[in-house]
Amino acid sequence: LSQRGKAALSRLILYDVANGHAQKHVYADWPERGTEDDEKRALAEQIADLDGSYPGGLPAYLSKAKALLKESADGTNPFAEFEAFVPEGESLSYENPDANPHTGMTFSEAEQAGLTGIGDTVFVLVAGGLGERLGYSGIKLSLETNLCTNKSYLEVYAKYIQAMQRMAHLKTGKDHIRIPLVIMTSDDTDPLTRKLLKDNNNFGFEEGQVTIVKQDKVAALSNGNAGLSMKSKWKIETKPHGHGDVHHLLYREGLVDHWYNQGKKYVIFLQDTNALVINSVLPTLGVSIAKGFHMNSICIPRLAGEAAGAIARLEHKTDPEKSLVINVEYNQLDPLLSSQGDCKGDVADPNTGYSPFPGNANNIVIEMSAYEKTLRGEDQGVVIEFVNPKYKDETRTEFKKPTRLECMMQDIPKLFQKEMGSEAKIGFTMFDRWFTFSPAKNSLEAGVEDVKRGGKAPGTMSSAESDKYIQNQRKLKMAGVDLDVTEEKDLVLVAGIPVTPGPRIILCPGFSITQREVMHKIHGGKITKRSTLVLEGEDLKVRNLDLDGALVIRTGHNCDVTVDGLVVRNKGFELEEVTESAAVPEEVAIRGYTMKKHEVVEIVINEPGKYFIGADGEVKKL
Ligand code: GDU
Repeated sequence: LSQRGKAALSRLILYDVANGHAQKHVYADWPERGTEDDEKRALAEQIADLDGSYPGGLPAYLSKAKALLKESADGTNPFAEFEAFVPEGESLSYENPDANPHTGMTFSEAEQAGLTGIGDTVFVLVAGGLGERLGYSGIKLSLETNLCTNKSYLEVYAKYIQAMQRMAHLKTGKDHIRIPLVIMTSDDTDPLTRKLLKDNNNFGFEEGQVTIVKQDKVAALSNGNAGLSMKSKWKIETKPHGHGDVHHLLYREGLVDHWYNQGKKYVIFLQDTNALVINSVLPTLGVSIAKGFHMNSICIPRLAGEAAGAIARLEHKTDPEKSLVINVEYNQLDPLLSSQGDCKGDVADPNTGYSPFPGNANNIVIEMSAYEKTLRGEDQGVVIEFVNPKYKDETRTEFKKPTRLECMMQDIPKLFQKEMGSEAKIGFTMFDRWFTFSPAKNSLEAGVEDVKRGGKAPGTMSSAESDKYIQNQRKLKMAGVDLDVTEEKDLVLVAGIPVTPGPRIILCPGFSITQREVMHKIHGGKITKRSTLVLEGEDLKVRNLDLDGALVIRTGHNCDVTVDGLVVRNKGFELEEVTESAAVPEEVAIRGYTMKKHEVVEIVINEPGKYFIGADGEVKKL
């Protein structure tokens, strides 16, 4: 055995001998020297890897697991000491011109406040999860957000961050603003994430601007004594540890320290498949700056029973110092609310139709100095873990399948509280659902079942795409364009999922992010329901467009383009439902349709200059 293998194995044995021999099956009864030596070596190396990647090593992991498994078997209620209340937070609505009473800022002012700080931020994209629920075997970041531009999730986030650099420069006058992006991968997603970046020239990021950190899996456990689960005689089974790994990883890799020393002010955490969230980042950051929040979670009205966590104010029954505002995960909310208050569980408020608790979109803005200070604490960013075994029967002794410790990134408030006490300012900001939240998480089949049961948010690839179009319909409507905004009653079923009949509109991040920009760049005009419109270009203005068909306008850097009175008539694009899902690639099957591009007017201008496009579509250089 290697030195490190031998050392790690000895540590495991010493721990196990003192703690009840739950791991004897791993190291006892090895055949004598000369037999299966390579296998022994490989196992010892794996033990050393597991030991090295967990703070405190494998013994720390196993003893935590044993304690948590005992609590789970005993049915201990993790919230026994707490009572849950609906917390008070900030709220902002794109369509509401009034100021938020707490911050004194309107929606647009919050965006502008966010712009003053966005140049000093860092983005972290947690993307270690496999699309198991989605029924997709590739990486979720590679999925196309919509079939009009075919841009992937990663490309949308990349172009958004690059647009933020440009806008931060315009707002602050600072040159060469570079916003770093960290992507957390796992063994399941790492190679394909790297390939996606490489195949697309890093989506326009500069050399060194993107960092990939890979989370490690943890050992799987086969019984209530935290016995290690063996995949084979010489291999321990491993499983993902959850997105909570991100904080310790950023700390361990020295990134937080580096950013802090560089003067970066905020870290913004994003999830993999919610393209709408980029709308809410700037105003949330604006609120964080105005209120001095150390942590600010992006929230939406939550549907009762929805697979989204709830932000709750947990009041400790005896020690107010321990009370805190934190996410209660969706699988824990119903048992908690069934044992408290009116004991009705996770149900909707009849007045609003939503859960009274804000829904956690799980995109978090964290202030850098508080983060750095917290991560330097004794837990080193290791957030509290939990265990969620599925028991075979009521005796709660045997598992249906091996389990493991898990952790979630939104649990960081407990560490803030530990390191900063009552100084920690934890808040959240609520936005409209249409504006902020429509992730692709579920397979088409699961989504269809949900719709049949009356569900309003199937969370499929197709509902995510549809919601992206609807969001842009609403933005253009507000900018004075005559078009139909799809309301719930107008949705049409495609492959069993209610989607917009159109118009399908994509405003690329490079065209507009802020309300001020949309209002400035778009003016008047009309778009029919069957139409498709794609706008991309930082200095593109579209006035009095008359569209019945498909139109794509893309303009490059330093192209000042005004379109006024353009009339477009063509066959346009059309959704075609897939009837035989077995016969199409996975990414088509999970959506349930393809986009037939019959006819389109495409205007592409890349040569710097000033241009005008009138009714006939002719491009005139001025
Ligand atoms: N992820 C990792 N590593 C993991 C597991 C997940 O990086 O080990 C990443 C995923 O790629 C994804 C994000 O973490 O980007 C969230 O994972 P899921 O989409 O599987 O998370 P859930 O849907 O179970 O729940 C999360 C929050 C909820 C709720 C919801 C909103 O935990 O509270 O807010 O997102 O979409």
